[in-house]
Amino acid sequence: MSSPDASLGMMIGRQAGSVMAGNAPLQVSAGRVRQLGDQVPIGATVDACTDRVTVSTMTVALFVEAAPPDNPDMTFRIAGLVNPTVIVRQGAQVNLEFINADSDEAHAFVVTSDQPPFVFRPSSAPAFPGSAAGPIGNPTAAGQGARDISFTAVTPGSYQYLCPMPGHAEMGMHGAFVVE
Ligand SMILES: [Cu+2]
Repeated sequence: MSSPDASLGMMIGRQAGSVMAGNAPLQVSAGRVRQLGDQVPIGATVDACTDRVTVSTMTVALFVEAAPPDNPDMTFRIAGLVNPTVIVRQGAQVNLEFINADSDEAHAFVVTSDQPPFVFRPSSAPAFPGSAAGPIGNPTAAGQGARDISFTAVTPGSYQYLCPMPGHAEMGMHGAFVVE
């Protein structure tokens, strides 16, 4: 991406990553990052053809990684897929670990009612109480930073998960989150 928005978004993310290095409450080793990026949630069906992760259980344990190695830049990895559609049941309790697996860029996470196309600064209000994880800076020797969040998918509908760092969702850092 070479648009002015993309360049500015990358620059802000890099500066934030450096300033907030090691700020997260949890640390994940490189080996664990590889493992969790491909981890299929219990009760989930993963369809790589349609890019869907469907979880049928009422408790959902999900690992979401921002920009791990080998992923395209400015994308999420969930259950081995890039920016998949995640489908959960209405009323499901979602326990989510958000891991910033990038080496040099801050990322954050939110499930929101906003829909694409996304602007440079999406409003990105959480769709459910607790459905957001604050920005995580660069890794340290202790590992990649991570935050645990949990929320209840109370209302059926079509939502989006995205990175609210300026320009990141606009550059493609988002996917559908469906409650049905
Ligand atoms: Cu980001």
